[in-house]
Amino acid sequence: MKRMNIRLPFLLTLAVLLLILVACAPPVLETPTPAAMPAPEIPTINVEITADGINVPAEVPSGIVAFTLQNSGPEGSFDIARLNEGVTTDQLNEALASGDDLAALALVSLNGGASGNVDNKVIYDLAPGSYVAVSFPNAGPPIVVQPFTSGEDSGAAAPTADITVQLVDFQFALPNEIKAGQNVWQIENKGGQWHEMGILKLNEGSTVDDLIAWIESQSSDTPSGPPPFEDVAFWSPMAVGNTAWVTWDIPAGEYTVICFLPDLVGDGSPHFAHGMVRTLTVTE
Ligand SMILES: [Cu+2]
Repeated sequence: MKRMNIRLPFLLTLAVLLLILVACAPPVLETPTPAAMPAPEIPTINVEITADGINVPAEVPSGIVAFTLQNSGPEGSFDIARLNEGVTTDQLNEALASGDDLAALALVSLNGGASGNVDNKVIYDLAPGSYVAVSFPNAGPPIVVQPFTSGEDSGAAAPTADITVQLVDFQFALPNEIKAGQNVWQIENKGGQWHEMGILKLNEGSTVDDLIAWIESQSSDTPSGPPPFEDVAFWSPMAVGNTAWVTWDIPAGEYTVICFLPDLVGDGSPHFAHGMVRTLTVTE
């Protein structure tokens, strides 16, 4: 009993002291976890094509980056491409000037580009490195190449896609039916070689066979007249492993999705001949 009488007040005092210490301790500041911080907005790079060339900033972020295009120059398409390791813009220009498209192609990794898209905007997921902005006029002046570099990661999150399409050897992995209206398309090249994606509307009464016959006639001595289709949307050639996002507003109807690119790894025949052509239904 005596021992308890001594110890109890001692223990009580200790407990009170501890309570005071805890109460007076400075609060532990909680550092926000990365997940709690909102990702930065997707940076937008404005590209301008004029009669004199392409204006693009000398440096853009890497990672998720949007490019918007204003074209007051010749009509045509705009793409970006990453220069392969060790390749210079001069080497690319020399290859383009020599007219050897395959030699030029071997120097770069194509990121693709869009036509028929809403707001002329394309979102890329860029690896850091040296790039070129390329304008391909439909007619007249030659291809124009403007170098730029892709530096620090934008940190922006990838956009949310309404429709995902995977380009593989040799088909388009996408739903058979999609909803009409503005949709964000996520386009991924999951194949072993380059791919593109044309979304065409066949003329009334025309078939896929008519379309293929027309394409083949274009490189013959007797090219046939106007195409049996209308271009609705186009994603230009994209190298293996790339992903991009584009918004298209496609009205309800039946469409043909096709890749015209030659099989550079195999027999050189167009990808549609290997089966890269299909129907897409767009519903109200
Ligand atoms: Cu293809």
